[in-house]
Amino acid sequence: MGGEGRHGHMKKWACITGATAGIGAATARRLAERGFNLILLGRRKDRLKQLAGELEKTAATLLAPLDIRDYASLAKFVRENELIFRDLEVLVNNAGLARGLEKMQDAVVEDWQEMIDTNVKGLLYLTRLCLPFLLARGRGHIVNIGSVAGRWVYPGGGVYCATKFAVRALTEGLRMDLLGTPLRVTNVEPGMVETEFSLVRLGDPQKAANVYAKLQPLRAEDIAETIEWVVDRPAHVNVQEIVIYPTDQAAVGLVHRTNKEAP
Ligand code: NDP
Ligand code: 8X3
Repeated sequence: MGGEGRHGHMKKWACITGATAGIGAATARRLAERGFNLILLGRRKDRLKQLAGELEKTAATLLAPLDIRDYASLAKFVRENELIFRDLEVLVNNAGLARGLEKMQDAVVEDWQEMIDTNVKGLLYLTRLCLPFLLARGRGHIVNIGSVAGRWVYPGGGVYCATKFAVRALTEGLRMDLLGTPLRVTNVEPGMVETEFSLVRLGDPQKAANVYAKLQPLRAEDIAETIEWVVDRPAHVNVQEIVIYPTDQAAVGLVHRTNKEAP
C-alpha cells in the first residue's frame, strides 16, 4: 500500500469489522489478495471460520468473534493480541446495521439502542483501541463505512441516518485530530448494496428481496474494490470521502425499476 517500497518487508495486518457478511466479507477477500493478513471481527464465529478457511492460502487470519458493542471484550482481545496489533495498518470500521423503518413515534427503543451502540459507539471503541498501535507504527489508514444515509435523511430512517451522520462527523473530527501524523482517515458512503442489510433491517426475506427488485443494486464487491482503491493510494493521498450509488439510484429514495419481467 502507500510507501510499499520502503515498508514492503513488513508484515501488515488489516482489521475488518462485520467480516461475517456483505461488504466486510468482500473486503476481507480483496485485502487478502493485496497481501494483508486479516483480523476478522463479527459475532457469528462459524462464518468467521469459514472465511478464514477460504482465505487460508492467501492470508494469515486472527478471528475476533466479538460483539463490537462490548468495550471490555474488545479491549481484552486487543491486549491479548498486542503483537499482531503492532503490525496493524488498516482498520475498516464496517460493522453496522439498521433496524426497522418505523416512524419515531412508533419505533422500538431497543432498535435505536442497537443502532447507536453498534454504528457509533462500537466504531469509536475499536478506533480508540487501535489508534495507539497505528500511531506507534507511523503509518495506517482508518476506513469508516458511512452511507448516503449520513448525508440525506428519509422517512423512518431518522435514527439510522443519525448514526451515519455521526460516522461522517467522527471521520472528519478524527482526521483533524490526526493532522500532523501520517495516518489517513476515509469515509466510504454507499447507496443501495445488496447484502444482508435489508434482511436485518426488515426481518423478512420477501420484504428484503423487494428492496432490490427490478433494479441493479451495488454488490458488496463494488464497495470492497473502492476500499481497496482508497487504501492503495500513495501515502500522501487521503481520499476524504466517497459517495457511491448504483446507476439505478439517483438519490436516496429515487430509484429506477424496470417493468420488464425477468426472462
Ligand atoms: P450485512 O448485514 O450483510 O453485514 C453487517 C455486518 O455487521 C455483519 O458482518 C455483522 O456480523 C456485523 N455486525 C452487526 N452488528 C454487530 C455487532 N454488534 N458486533 C459485531 N459485528 C456486528 O450488511 P452490509 O454489509 O451491507 O453492512 C456493512 C456496513 O455497510 C454497515 O455499516 C451498513 O450500515 C453499511 N451500509 C450498507 C449499505 C447497504 O445498502 N447494504 C449502504 C450503505 C452503508 P454479525 O451479525 O455476525 O455480528
Ligand atoms: C444503507 C443505505 O439508503 O438504505 O445505508 O439507508 S439506505
